[in-house]
Amino acid sequence: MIKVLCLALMVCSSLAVPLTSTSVPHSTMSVQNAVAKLQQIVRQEVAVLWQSADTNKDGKFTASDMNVIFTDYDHDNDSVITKAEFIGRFAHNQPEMKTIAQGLFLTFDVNRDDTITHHDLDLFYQRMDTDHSNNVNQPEFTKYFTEVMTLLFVIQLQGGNTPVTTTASA
Ligand SMILES: [Ca+2]
Ligand SMILES: [Ca+2]
Ligand SMILES: [Ca+2]
Repeated sequence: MIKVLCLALMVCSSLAVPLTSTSVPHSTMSVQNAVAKLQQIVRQEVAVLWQSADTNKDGKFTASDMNVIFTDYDHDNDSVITKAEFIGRFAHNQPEMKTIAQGLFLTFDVNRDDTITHHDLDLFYQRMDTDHSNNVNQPEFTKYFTEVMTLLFVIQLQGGNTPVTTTASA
């Protein structure tokens, strides 16, 4: 699991380098602005995610929160979240979020069988619970999703045709 995250971070940094060095050749200031803007967008998106993830507002992301979200996304109630269900719910009225939604789907589909089940979420929860306390708090959640969302927004900025998708079909 850690390997996957490291890989994501490596992809992220390898994408970020050409992005900053080629897009703005003569002004380090605007590179800094672009990076600051990206960081700000990511911070906002992660804050929104946290708000919707901590469904009972107790400052922790627990199994009970995950069940509430699972039920919400499992539109036809068959205990499986398909890609269509996930993207339809996440990018509802926001087609510009479709790439992000696809990337998040792949993040949650830990065993890469094209559906999200409770089994995936158990695995995913262990990934986020970096101190292994069986409890995901806001700092753990924020750290995890800041990494994931930064990667996804960089991919989206680069045209949306994601290396993540390629990995998934391999
Ligand atoms: Ca909670
Ligand atoms: Ca379903
Ligand atoms: Ca799965």
